[in-house]
Amino acid sequence: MNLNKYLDVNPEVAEAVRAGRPVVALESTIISHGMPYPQNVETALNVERIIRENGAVPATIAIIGGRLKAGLTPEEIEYFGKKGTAIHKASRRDLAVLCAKGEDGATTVTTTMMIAHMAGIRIFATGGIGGVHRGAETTMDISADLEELASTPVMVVCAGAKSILDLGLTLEYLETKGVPVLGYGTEELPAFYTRQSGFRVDYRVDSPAELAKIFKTQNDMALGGGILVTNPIPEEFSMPKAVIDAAIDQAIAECNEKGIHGKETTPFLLARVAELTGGDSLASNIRLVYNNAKLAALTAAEYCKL
Ligand code: PSU
Ligand code: MN
Repeated sequence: MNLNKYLDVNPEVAEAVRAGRPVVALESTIISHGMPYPQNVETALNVERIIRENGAVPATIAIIGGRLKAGLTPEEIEYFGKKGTAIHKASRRDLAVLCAKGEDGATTVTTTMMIAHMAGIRIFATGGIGGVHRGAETTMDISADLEELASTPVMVVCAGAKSILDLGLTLEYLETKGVPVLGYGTEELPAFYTRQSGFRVDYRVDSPAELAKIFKTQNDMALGGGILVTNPIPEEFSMPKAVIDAAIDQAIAECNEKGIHGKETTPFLLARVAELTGGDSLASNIRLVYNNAKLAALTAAEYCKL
């Protein structure tokens, strides 16, 4: 464990890491910027419960008053959910500034991976990752999440990526950076709200034990980077492709018209897609996060046996 002087690991999490018991990291941008209040808080608390029910300790990660936190209290989760987008969305470039200024920050996939790694946590569950945006050939909007996956040894369990991104280019980028993309029980990359995307993953993996073994092997070789596990949304909660595609196309058109760019793009698109689908996409989003939390907890438990 990197005993970073800016890091506070909650005692339950620290004890589990020390004893070699399973721990699963969770991000806070999904709470503050990814879902509306109060569903965000309810979801975050349920995710922690699901992780416990499946044998692991949850560690929701955030920055509070300039401290990097691995493991939040329910009150702190409520605070992030209520404050929502008024909290800084913290990517790699924001960490030092927010800590120096003593401010709060909601951690993205990037910074959650970084802080999880500092705290000795190997497995992280979320909904979707950032990636190469549609139109990136002119905007150069490529999420820092892809660079972090390339360099930080944390396994990220997600439901694929939303088609607000260019999924083909996102896969190309991950290939260039040497990040394995695994499909859980599928050969096809899931597209978050739907199980199909038309793109293939590198490998299909069918059990938490196999996921753990691959990650352990990568760590033993000291290859250095992460692994992306893409876990399809359960069939009963998936959305009709035409409905979600139309909402995403409209949200992207509005984003371009309004000239929204930079770190605002992803939160704008997430919120607009939820509005345009009348909350249906939010219900799907919540269900796929629960599904990922369970798989991450089971995989963390298998990893600890190796
Ligand atoms: N995609 C989602 N839900 C999310 C995010 C992305 O489907 O909540 C959040 C995650 O925190 C992710 C971040 O790390 O957005 C990516 O932002 P950007 O595209 O600005 O890198
Ligand atoms: Mn971006």
